Amino acid sequence: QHDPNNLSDRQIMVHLFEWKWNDIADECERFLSKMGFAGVQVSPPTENVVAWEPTPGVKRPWWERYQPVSYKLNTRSGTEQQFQDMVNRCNAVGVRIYCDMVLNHMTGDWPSGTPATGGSSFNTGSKDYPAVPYSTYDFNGRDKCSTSSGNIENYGDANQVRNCQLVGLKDLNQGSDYVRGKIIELLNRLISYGVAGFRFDASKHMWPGDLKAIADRLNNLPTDKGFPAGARAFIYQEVIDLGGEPITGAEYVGIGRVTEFKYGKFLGEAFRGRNQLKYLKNFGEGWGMLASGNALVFIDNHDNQRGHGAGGDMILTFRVPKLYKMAVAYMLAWPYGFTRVMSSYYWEQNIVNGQDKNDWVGPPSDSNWNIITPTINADETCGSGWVCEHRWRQIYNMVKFRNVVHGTTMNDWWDNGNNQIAFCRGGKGFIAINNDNYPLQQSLQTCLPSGTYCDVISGDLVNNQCTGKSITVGSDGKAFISLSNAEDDGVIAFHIQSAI
Ligand code: LAG
Ligand code: CA
Repeated sequence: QHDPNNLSDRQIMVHLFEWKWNDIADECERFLSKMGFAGVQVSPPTENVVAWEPTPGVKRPWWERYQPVSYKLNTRSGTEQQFQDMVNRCNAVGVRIYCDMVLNHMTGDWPSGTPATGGSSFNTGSKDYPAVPYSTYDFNGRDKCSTSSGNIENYGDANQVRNCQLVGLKDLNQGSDYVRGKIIELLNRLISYGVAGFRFDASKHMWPGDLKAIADRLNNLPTDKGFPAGARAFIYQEVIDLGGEPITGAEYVGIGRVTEFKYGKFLGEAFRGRNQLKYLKNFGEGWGMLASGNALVFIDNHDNQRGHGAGGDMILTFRVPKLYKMAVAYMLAWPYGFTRVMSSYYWEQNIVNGQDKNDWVGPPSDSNWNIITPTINADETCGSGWVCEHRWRQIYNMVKFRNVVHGTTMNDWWDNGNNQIAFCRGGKGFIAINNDNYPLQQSLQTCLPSGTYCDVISGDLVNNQCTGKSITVGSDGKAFISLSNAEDDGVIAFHIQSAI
């Protein structure tokens, strides 16, 4: 199902990567609702292995959450009780919760006695996960996977990709009625709590037919949690398809949306100067990407911001803030896909031969390895190791821009033949971007009524005054746009609700 079950005037989700449930509930109430966010993608809620020094020095990596031990809802993010409380509090202020679901596999190999976050035991040698329960029969075995290692060795072979182990993770057989039943039970429990949708992790590694069979048996969203009668869970499937492999994202669009990984890669290339912004005029289907209504789009995600997953060194992240804010602004202004904003924590990189040796580092935590609550500074930004890109003015003000212009198409495209671009959105919003190394000084056609508008990138509209730049639109709809390449931000944006 492709509809995020969002309130109609809220069009963006934020991934609060590794946040605790209580902190997300607070964030819904004090910030996300006020700023018009539609929902939150939360880290996997299912009990996972406690990864304590799988290799020397690696302690509680973020990726332990991608190794489930059971379907108890007990993780470093909190308890089942806290999870339910979060869903209720966020729904109460119109912010949806979307859960990251690890359904392809359970854990990799671990010594017996390795603890899990909910206290469950498990035995990887015999593929026993008694707290579900799953046993060896529930996994794809030698009959299905014929590689010598038992792992995926060749992405050119769709059978291997679906039936062999992904990096040694015990591969569940979603073709079995029993496994399907356990997965459906889990998803329906989450639905009963008021969850509005799911990210299906590692969807490329599961058969679309199996996912369809699972999705079809989900319950409607509960009316007593505020959903309209007959509403179905939103599904977006993580399929990394950059072309060149037999498995494509298009195979999955009958079930729900698909993560469009080309989007962030192409924009990274464009803003890093490997391509020119003028070509973004027909960004979307015209670039060989999925149909807009089938796509879930983002600049970076929790994998490719640290060199995992897809996109390589072209991906833009908070570490290149000026380019990052320009790319996010473009994404939020451009009518394509359902958009997701990344919200990260900081870690110290240690790049050796082009590879970050610290790509495993988990969220900010105390001496007992409990996750720390983000602190909120006077200027709305975060502290205590949390980056909180979603609290950068240039980003949350573009969230509002997208909500305001929703339902309109793009018009009045302008470019200088290189990397200065501008466009309008159906009489409701205008944006200009300068990624050339010289100023943009140009009278441009906007589609807005004449008047004075506040630029929402350099400032805000406060008490009927602009704290940043203001722009005057004349009776002919034209405005003089001045955007130097030397400024902090390479964007000017305004909309009908930023008019004085
Ligand atoms: C995903 N999408 O398909 C997630 O977005 C991605 O973050 C997950 O990988 C992956 N699929 C499996 O759910 C992450 C890390 C891996 C990590 C894995 C399991 O990117 O590096 O593997 O989670 O925790 C780790 C080790 C491996 C090891 C494996 C099994 O890095 O070296 O073989 O665990 O113990
Ligand atoms: Ca599989």
